[in-house]
Amino acid sequence: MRKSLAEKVIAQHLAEGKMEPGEQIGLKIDHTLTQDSTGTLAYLEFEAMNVPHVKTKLSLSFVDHNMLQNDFRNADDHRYLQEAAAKYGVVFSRPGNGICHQIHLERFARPSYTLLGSDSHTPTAGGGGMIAIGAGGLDVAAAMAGEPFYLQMPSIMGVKLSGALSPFVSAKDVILEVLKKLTVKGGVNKILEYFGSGVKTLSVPERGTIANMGTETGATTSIFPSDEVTKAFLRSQGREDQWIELKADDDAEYSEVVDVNLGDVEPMIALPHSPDNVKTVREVEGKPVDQVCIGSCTNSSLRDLKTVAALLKDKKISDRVSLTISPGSRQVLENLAASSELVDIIRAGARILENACGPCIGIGQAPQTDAVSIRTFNRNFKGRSGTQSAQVYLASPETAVASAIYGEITDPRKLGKYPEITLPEKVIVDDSMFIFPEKPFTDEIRRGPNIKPLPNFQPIPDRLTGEVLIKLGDNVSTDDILPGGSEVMSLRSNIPEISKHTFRYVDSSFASRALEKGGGFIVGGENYGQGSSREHAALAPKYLRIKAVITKSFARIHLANLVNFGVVPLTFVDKQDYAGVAQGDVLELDVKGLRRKLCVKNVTKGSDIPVELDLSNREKSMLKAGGKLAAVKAKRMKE
Ligand code: MIC
Ligand code: SF4
Repeated sequence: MRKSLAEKVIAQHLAEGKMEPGEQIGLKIDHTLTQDSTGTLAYLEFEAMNVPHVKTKLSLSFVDHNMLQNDFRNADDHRYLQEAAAKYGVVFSRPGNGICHQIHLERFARPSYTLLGSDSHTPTAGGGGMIAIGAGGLDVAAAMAGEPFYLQMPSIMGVKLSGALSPFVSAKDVILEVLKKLTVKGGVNKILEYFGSGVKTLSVPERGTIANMGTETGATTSIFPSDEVTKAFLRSQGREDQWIELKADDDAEYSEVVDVNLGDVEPMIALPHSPDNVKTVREVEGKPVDQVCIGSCTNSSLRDLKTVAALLKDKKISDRVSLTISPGSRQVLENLAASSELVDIIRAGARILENACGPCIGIGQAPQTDAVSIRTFNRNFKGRSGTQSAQVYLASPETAVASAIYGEITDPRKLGKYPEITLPEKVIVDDSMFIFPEKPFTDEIRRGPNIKPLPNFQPIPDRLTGEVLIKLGDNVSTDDILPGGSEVMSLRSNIPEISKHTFRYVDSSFASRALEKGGGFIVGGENYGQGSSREHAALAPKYLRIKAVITKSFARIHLANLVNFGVVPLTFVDKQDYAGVAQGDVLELDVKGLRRKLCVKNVTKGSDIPVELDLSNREKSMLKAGGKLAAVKAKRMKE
């Protein structure tokens, strides 16, 4: 059979299962990555597995998210991560080195390898020909311990690119176009595989932008071929020896194909408050802008910031706009500094921030009340910027610069002549902000007082009873369940404390109500748990004794996280039944045997609601045992 590119890489890494869409498969993982705000839990979980050192080809620990260090807590987390890396054989990327996905693509991504990362934008490395998947920290910890990563074999959707981008139109516009077509749930349990004559017109960083934001469609991952362009990129990083050619067989079969003629794409923009709320920039031009933020793992590469520098050269930004720039890595910043490009950016009036996620996850630069903020980021969920009333738009670096100069949303084609951006044949490379673990590995790990042990959960009982504690609509994000921002993120290694912030901006009394009632149920709509991979969004509700979540459908990573922590994930067999459940209703459910078809009794309404538990036997036994940690520990005991 003719194989797609994704199928070829999966076949090479298949540890268990059949490669048929919907079947459970186990994948052998070559690389793992963690970042600080999911990493503390991931290493606590790894420690609980009692494995002396990581068993992967390469494991990396980045500190790039919560960098503010308002007090000792965050600084203690960073020290814990550094010492855990030294003990377990993990490469540590020091704070200041940059954003995990940008750095991984620059320094480590290898065509045909697999990567599992405790961050939902791990698929960025698909721009370099990897199968790179985002997951909860516990799944990444298990991969570090040498376990396969289990997932539902996705169907492979082809995205056929033809033509070439017009001036002032860039990779961000392409993925916004794709998002417009697919929406935030159109990619669930799919891999987006890019092919066609347009691929060779895109550089690896541009492919990285597209693969990065494929996450917003809900896709398991995205992948590009490895070709001469990939080779040139690896050569520029001094890594040409790691190149191999990788492409789909001619006439490979895809479950469906989306056609994008790059020449037809125009500047696009996602309107508040969802990445799929996409329009052309022309449609919203003229809206006054207060803030412009350039950066994030989507758009902070050397290619992006060279473009920004060229467009800002000899210009001044509008008086009404605050323009911030967060380079994706120290390498990007150093290369801009070594040319005059950084000067062009500074002279135009930009504020240079740290090489980190920063404003993307509400760590600083919260906009003013009711502000309009244009960001080159990937998510614009309500309140994620730190300001509940802010209107956040997502656009390309080109559109962001044009809007910063004119002080209103502006089609970048208004800027005149498009500068030709060429990427250097050799970039300045300096790996001195990585700490490579040395044998014999050190033994000491210091833990600050905010780093609390993992809670112990009991096996789930045969009968679940309780109230519906909250009823939510469609596309609830993990930012809604447990917000970002430095205040809450400083509690990522302290589950009892962080659980108090569950649904903080959706319903501030949720956590106390859950504790008072001894737990209960959550009811949601479609695509529940979209967005971040943070397992805290499952762990905190579990700590508040949430027994089951009943929805119309789940986002992939959150569903896995619920199972990993022993929360029963159920879907309505008939979506109409969603209307028949209200907050405060008392529900009863017999889960003995964890059968696929179950029936929830709504005691308050006197009705029966058929629900489905769509899990593999392996997942069911994990659920029964009270979660994945208990299951992995039991397996290790037997070995
Ligand atoms: C995000 O963009 O939401 C994050 C912050 O990178 C998360 C990870 C986290 O919550 O720490 C993600 O995308 O997985
Ligand atoms: Fe960081 Fe934002 Fe990328 Fe998440 S989406 S990894 S917060 S830059």
